[in-house]
Amino acid sequence: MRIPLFLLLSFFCLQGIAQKKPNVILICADDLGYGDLSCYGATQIKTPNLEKLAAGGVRFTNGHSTSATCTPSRYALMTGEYPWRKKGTGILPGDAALIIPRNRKTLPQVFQDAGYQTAIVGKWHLGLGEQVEKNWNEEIKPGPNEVGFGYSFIFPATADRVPTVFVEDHRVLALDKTDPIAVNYQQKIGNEPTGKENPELLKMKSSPQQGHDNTIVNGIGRIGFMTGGKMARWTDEELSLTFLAKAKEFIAAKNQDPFFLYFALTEPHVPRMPATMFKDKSGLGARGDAILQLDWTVGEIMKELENRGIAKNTMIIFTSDNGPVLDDGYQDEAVTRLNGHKPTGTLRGGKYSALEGGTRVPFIIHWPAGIKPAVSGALVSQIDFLKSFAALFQQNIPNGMATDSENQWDAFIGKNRIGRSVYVEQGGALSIIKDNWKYITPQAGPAYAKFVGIETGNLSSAQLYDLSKDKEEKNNLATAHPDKVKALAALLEEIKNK
Ligand code: NG6
Ligand code: CA
Repeated sequence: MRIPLFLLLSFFCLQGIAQKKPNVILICADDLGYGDLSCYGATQIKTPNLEKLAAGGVRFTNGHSTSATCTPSRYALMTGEYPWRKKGTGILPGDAALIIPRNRKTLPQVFQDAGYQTAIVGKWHLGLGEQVEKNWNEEIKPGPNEVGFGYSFIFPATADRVPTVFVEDHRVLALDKTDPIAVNYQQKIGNEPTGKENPELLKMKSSPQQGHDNTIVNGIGRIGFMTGGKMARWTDEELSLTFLAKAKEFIAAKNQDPFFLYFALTEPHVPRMPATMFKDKSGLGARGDAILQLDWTVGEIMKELENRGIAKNTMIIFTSDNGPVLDDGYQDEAVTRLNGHKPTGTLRGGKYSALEGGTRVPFIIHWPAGIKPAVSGALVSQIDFLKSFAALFQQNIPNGMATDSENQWDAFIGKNRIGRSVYVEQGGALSIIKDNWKYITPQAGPAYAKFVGIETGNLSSAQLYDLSKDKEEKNNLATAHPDKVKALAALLEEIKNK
């Protein structure tokens, strides 16, 4: 049989294009620390799949989220804008309205405009609908589908916040119309037991003085009150497996197209309630077990790509939305069975903190067709994905959009080993880093957050650290280098007023 030349040519042309445009899977863990993986030096826990990913890709030792909590970090990831520029980007309740502006270009829209199929599977936590008061029993929008995702399978906020349901595209999954859902963050609604009134019904107790004692779902006290939707409520032990199944379904369906999947894992955020096969496996309590589940999940995705023959030209980015915390509201043995494990490695601080443990997180980019394995000390941030991918696709981002995002493509693929020269981090206080010098703005408030057991980085006077020698932030050089403090403070003001 003779194949016409033009058909052959167009076939190879298409192949060429497919080669050029990698599939991209952005896996974002929730509260995973810099020291939580064996490829980042953990010795008390072994995470072989992430070891494999790191060994075959670029492992960054200075990779960051913008913020030390979830909502602001994810806001920056989506918009390429520092979250502290906008009010209302702090940790959102489960009934919050969408906070992503709809007139700006988002990260998934960059992919859509480049012809990609896009999806989010996992934790959202950026609000849904036009307002707080919304009907969970009808179409819920705007949400992820209105800001760039062709498909969405999410839970609205966090695993510890109601409503504890999945939302697929615009609708609550498995909703029973005769048992409508209502949600309230102001006061108790309905007659269902709460953690406060019926602690005897809990299978995992909340930590004293850390809330999590409202409506009980699946034996776990939550933040916020809900009624109805009994059939739709998730089982925590199945959460991760459900997200994995949906992620795989999307990959399978889009096998032929370039796709962008934002796979937002829920581990090791509280409540840590991994599947039975991971229970007690780590020896470190539920937090360690959740990390093993996370590692396994990443391995399953890698296997799926291999089996479909698309591993080579699929870029997997693995990172975390903020630093680690042990006791974040439940008595789950994360503290008592720590067994010498160091969630931040040698860094100070953790989740909520202005110190490096707050935003310096695991950061791995794996793309066999496009990058060589390396360990890179370049300063890279999730905020730069937007302009970097836009540059890859030769897209212009209109003025006034993604204003804090930089094209750091060369750093992401390991070619450039410096990355950003200036970066602003958000814990409680703001910090600015320039050429490895970090200045933390003076901030009132306790130096130690005692319930979560984390150094906040708060100090009433300036802090200055030379991260090139002291990423542990042990030597405050502010009094020795007043000029540097002044210059960095002025630069931060300039960036704030941009
Ligand atoms: C805090 C919760 C914490 C966690 C966090 C959000 C209390 C006392 N603590 O307010 O448990 O849910 O919010 O975490 O309620 S994040 O990773 O989504 O930012
Ligand atoms: Ca988080």
